[in-house]
Amino acid sequence: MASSSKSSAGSASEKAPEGNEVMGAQVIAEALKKQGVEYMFGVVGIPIIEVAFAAQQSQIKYIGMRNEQAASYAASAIGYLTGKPAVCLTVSGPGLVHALGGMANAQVNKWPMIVLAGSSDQPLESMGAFQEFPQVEAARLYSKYAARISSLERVPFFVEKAIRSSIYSPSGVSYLDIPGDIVTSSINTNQVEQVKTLKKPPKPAASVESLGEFFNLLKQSQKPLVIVGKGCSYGFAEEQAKQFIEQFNLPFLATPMGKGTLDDRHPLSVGAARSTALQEADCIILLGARLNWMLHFGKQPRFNPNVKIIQIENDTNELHNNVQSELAIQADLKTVLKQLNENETKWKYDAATQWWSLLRKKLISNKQRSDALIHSKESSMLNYYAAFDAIQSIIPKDAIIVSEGANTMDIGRTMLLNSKARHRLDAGTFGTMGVGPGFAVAAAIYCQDHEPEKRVICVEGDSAFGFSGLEFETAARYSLPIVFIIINNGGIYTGVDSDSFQEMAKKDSTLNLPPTSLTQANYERIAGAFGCQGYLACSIEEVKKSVQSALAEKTRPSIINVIIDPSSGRVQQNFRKRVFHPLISRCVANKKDEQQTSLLHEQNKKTETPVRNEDFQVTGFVIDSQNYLYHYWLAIISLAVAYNILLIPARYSFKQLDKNLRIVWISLDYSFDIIYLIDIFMQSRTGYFSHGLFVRNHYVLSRNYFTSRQFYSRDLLSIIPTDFLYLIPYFRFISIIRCNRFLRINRLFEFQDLTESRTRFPNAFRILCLICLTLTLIHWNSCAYLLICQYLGFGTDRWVLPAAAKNETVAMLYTYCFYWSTLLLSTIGDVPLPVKRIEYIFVLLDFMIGILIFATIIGSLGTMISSQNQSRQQVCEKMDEIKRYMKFRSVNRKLEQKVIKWLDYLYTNRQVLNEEMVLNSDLSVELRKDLAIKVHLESLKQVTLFHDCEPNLLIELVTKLKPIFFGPGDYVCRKGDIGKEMYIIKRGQLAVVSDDGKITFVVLKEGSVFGEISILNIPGSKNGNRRTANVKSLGYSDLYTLTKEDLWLVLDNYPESLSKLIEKGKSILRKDNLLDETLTDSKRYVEQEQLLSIQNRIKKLVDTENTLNNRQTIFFDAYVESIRQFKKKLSKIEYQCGARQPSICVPKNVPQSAPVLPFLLNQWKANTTAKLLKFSSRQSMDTDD
Ligand SMILES: Cc1ncc(C[n+]2csc(CCOP(=O)(O)OP(=O)(O)O)c2C)c(N)n1
Repeated sequence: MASSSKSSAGSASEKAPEGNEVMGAQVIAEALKKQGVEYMFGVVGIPIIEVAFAAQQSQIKYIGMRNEQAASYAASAIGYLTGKPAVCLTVSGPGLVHALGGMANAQVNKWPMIVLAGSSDQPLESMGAFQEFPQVEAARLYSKYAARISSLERVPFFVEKAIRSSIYSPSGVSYLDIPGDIVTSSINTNQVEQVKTLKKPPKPAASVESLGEFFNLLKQSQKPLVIVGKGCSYGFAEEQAKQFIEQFNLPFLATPMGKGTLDDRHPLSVGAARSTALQEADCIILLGARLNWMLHFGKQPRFNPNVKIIQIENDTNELHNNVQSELAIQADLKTVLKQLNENETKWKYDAATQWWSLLRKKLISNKQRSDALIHSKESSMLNYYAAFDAIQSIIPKDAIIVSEGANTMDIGRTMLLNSKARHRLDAGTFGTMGVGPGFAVAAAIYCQDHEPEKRVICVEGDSAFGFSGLEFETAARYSLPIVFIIINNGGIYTGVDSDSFQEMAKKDSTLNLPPTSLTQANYERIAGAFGCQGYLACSIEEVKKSVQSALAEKTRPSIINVIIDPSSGRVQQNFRKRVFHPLISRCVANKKDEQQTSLLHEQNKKTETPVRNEDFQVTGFVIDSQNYLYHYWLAIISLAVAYNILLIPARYSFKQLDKNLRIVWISLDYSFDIIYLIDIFMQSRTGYFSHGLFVRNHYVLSRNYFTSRQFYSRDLLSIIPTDFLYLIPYFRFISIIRCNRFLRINRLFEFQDLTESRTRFPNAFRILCLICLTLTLIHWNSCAYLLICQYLGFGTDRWVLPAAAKNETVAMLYTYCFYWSTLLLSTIGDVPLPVKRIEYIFVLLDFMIGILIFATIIGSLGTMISSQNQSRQQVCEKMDEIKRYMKFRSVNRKLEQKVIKWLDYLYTNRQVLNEEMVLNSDLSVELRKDLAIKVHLESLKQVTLFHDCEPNLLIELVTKLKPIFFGPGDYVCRKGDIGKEMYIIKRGQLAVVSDDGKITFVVLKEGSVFGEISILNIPGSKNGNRRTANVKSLGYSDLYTLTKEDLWLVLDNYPESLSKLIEKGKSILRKDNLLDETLTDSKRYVEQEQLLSIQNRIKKLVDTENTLNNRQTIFFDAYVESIRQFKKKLSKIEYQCGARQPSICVPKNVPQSAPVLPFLLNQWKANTTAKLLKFSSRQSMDTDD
């Protein structure tokens, strides 16, 4: 390139030898300046660093950003604010790639911008040069015009074309690729092919005909509406738009960035009644507004299907888009509005129309609704509405508001008001997050130059701020007093409260943390790093105070971190949208990022919502679905459903039945309707379990229920008063019109399920249900049969009822139809053959129902009955097996009989053979313990020895009791046996007998205890640990045993109870003179030691460990909960006492304003090419490495 530039310089010198030698960078800068460019945003590097210096030298203001993306957002914002494109300057390759985001955003918004990107030197093309990339090709998709500057001489040509293309309609992005060799080479100024300064874009006007047509349409309209788009703002047509709307007294609303073209508080603004205005208007005038997703494509149901659209738009591509306009005027907004204002000066839309009164009513009711949200007490933390209300009350009326986020932007749009055109910048038509700081920097730079008193307020969602948050440093560097307000809910759309966050993060956070979650961070501390002030605001007062302080700062940006309830946006939005417009909101997008939001809602439905402590607080009447009250209620509503299911068809077909008892039916109908209504209330108050806890906040329950699909698709439909159709003679007392009541059948099934799981006789209940189902089927079939007979005429053939049936009573008719129906459905009866086609179809259907459904029902009935006999069958099988075994082993007859009798006894008394096996299967340890306590504690309490023991000792002993059965004549223990266990008689009787078993000394009855002394190892017991009597079972007896090991293991933890027991034991022995008082306790200790042998100790240790673990978990849970409660209370007290102050981050090491080192171009030049090339080659090598 050096040679080429030299040659070009050579040829130029022939033309104008007196010209100056200038660098390529300077030529570019001069060309830009000549075409009116004032601002350049960028990130410098190879090969465009000289361009930035040259731009500054040409009086183009250069703002160095931290990322090309933010630079491109900033440059495009200048284009929108001033109507003149700014430049975004990037390095080659990745620099441009970063800027593509801003290019796309500007293109979609139709904002002018010039992107200049350095590119690798032309002679190195295709050689793998440093950051080489097909930049023109990449940029083409994101721009209106993209070209590579081919020579230094033609720079002005390319620059003019780029700028012209960017501002002429439709405005957009132009891209120029500058090879590095063009930047660094030099040329004689005379050789540069100069072009003239660009002329302003043409401003086409509307034709006279179209003006006439416009007024025709407008005057015919009953409900006109004007929509002011950002095209109107961009066209600088605010004065004309205001005059137009006021002159013709038209209601108007603005698109998000059209806001402020007329003051949001303007009396003709109906922005707060947007939905009604759009839905009802019959003529809509679009002033630079597009019918894209933001305006619901102009389609139903958000728009009136008969609406007439009048489009005033300067871009032909937008005309008739999505909806064909009645009148499309392609003209400059300002010009055409002027024409309209001047053309008709007399006509005015009547202020006293119904349209105006409807809109005003809606405005008032919506205002009340948003006031309620502002003052909502649902959470002790701030919500969006309260935070925005506080901000709005402080910020200057004419501030430029930059905003992005989802809820932050959407709610902020309605809460933060604009009064001037181009004073709102947000994520725009492209919905781009990350634009905020770039836009804010651009707006603040613009204000610094044109309106220094004007403030820029940048309201960011915490996620949105994260995209380009470090541009705060740019704002600090250029002394831009932007007030950054971060609405911090700790998440994208919605956050997670800190406790739940920590809980989820304990496990694998990549799998557990919701994708929407973010840290509810102390963003205000970022400000301190740059010598600025940050504020933390958690209450309305704090928000107001910090906004005030931030506004007082005139030279530095500040950050206000507004902490809001993490669930705030979601709750408010859900409630608002779903309760009031549930169906509409599903059908159409209502707001930016609606699709993402609804996707998220879907996702939330699938996964459980985050834990919110307030959900579990009692706030009013709530029913527990596990409570019997709920079960009883289900029984009542089931009765109502069953009544409707059975009697609606019966009354419809058996007309006489309906007529005879009309008063009864009507009273029953409405009584059951009331029950249906009460059921809606009950369902809205039915608690459920979430995260293992019972949700009992009735607001949450009601919200969930009233926003559920079930409510709309079943419960609400089932209660629609179709009876009003009775007023029409044709439907008079036709019961079938009430058939929407069937929709509540789910409650009947719910009752069935609940009863089945609760009843002690599940099989009997199942059989009952099947019988009911069968009877209902037969009943419906009988009704259908009678209807057909009535339709065909009684006695017209052999299949239908005989003619005499007309005179039969209802009971007789019903009995016959029921009989006929049973025969047909069960396919067992001999019924008359059908004759007519309709009869054949009916019979065929019945046969099919009979085979498919009826047979299945009957089949399952059989299965159930047989399963009821299953236990008997199992016992029989077992008996057979045991009998076979005994026969095989030649067991004598007597023993055989004994075994058989035993099994028989077990079955007839429904005894469980292996109690432990049954309980261990499905029950948790705690539940098993509870069951053991319930079943055995009473028995253990009867043991006099344990009367004074600690309750915990008894509970531990209870869990060690084991059931054991004895048959008639079986010995439980014999005299002289070593006592290894004690016994408690649960059922049956035992006898203490003589050695030969013939003499019965005493009979022990239920509740008696024996053997306890021998397992206590009482020192001095003359019997030692031997049994002192023979005990045998008289009949079948059911005992509990407690082994010596278990007793000692438990007693080891209760030394006091142990000594009491020993004393008691001694006194019992003393009474019987079986105690040798001379012996000491030493022998007992030895035995005790032996008992608690190593194995026992290990067992004990394991037990202890389990207990400790349980206790530790309980303790830890209680600890976490108490800390949480404590923190909550503390912050509440702090707020109440005003003790919590905004945390102001005072910089420590950073000076208040670091002096900016003035870089002089000449100084820079001294370093230039050689050094840069050196640097470039080193960098590229580094990169290659
Ligand atoms: C460039 C880009 N990336 C991602 C998204 C998806 N998105 C939409 S809104 C949003 C952030 C919303 O969270 P936040 O800014 O905290 O606002 P909130 O809704 O929480 O108030 C994101 C990431 C987007 N619109 N644009």
